[in-house]
Amino acid sequence: MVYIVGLLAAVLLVLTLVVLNRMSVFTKGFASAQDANTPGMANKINAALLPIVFLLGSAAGVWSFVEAAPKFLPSPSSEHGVHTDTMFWWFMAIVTTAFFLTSILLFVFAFKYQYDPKRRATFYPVNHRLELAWTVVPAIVMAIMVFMGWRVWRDITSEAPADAYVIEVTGKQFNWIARYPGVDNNKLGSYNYKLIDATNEVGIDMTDENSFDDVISNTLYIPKGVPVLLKIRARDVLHSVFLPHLRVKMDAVPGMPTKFWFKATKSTDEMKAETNDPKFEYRLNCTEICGQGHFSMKMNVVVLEEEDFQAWLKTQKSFLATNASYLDRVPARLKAKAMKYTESGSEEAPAEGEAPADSTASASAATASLR
Ligand SMILES: [Cu+2]
Repeated sequence: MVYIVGLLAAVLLVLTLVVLNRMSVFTKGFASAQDANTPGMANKINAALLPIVFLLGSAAGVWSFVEAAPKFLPSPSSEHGVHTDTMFWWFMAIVTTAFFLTSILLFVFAFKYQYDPKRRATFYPVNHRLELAWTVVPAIVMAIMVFMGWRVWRDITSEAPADAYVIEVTGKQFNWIARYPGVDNNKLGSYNYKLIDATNEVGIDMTDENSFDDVISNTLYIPKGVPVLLKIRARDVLHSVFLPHLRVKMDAVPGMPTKFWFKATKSTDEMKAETNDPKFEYRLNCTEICGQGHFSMKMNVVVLEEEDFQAWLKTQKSFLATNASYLDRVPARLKAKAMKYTESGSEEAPAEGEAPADSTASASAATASLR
């Protein structure tokens, strides 16, 4: 053991001496180069490498953009999406121009003013006009960008129109649940997280009469051309609602309901035609890493013409109709009303003040009652 330690110590000592020797050689060479004041080959190579790296980097950037362009999202399918996209591309143009202007100056100057022993540096202490220009111009451009962004943000986050169709989306590990206010009125029943169980996944409160016609769906159906207000909830951890084609994105936060309203402008069928893809489907993806199954946390979305949407809704049975056992939770005074929904589903539940109808007339009646 002692021998091994002694041997290692000797090896380390030799290595230390070698390193010290190297260092002295290196510093000597450095000093002599300084003395001679000759820039040497390395200076020229480094100077030339700077613009070369810039050109190669720019070419790679342009190539990746062109290569990825066909995979970009198609033009937005919502009204506000047109504004956010326009703003995005304007800003992209501005920052790309600024990037290339400043980078070209940076790299060209670095090359042009490489070390030259024959050139003396100019003493140039101040130029107020130049400083003012490069401060004020970017400041104005930035202010305009912030103002444009604020205007779009203000519109997106404004209160939803009073006639907006309300849909609730609840995120949980690892899927989404949509709830519709049914055909009777545009009111979702109240909820309570304490009422959540294996069947009542969003905790619908059956003591509220607005709950009776609530419809649960695993696919998100959205009517086209009318304002839709998404009420967003999370059951467990942070999730995030992202409808890329509709340019809708909002976090789903446990204990803190969020919302996002928008107006879809293209139905799924129209998108199939536009993208030339008969398999096209809108998607709702979770964009908040929420656990092991996050990657698969998505929901199919179907955008329908408003009449088709109403027709679809009419075919849906309410949660109460499919789960009649929840009638037990309905207070006695509301039992009779709730029974209407369990007997034959929401299909035949008459809208207030309307006679039950069964053809297209009822669809428009239902539409009218939503307003
Ligand atoms: Cu998630």
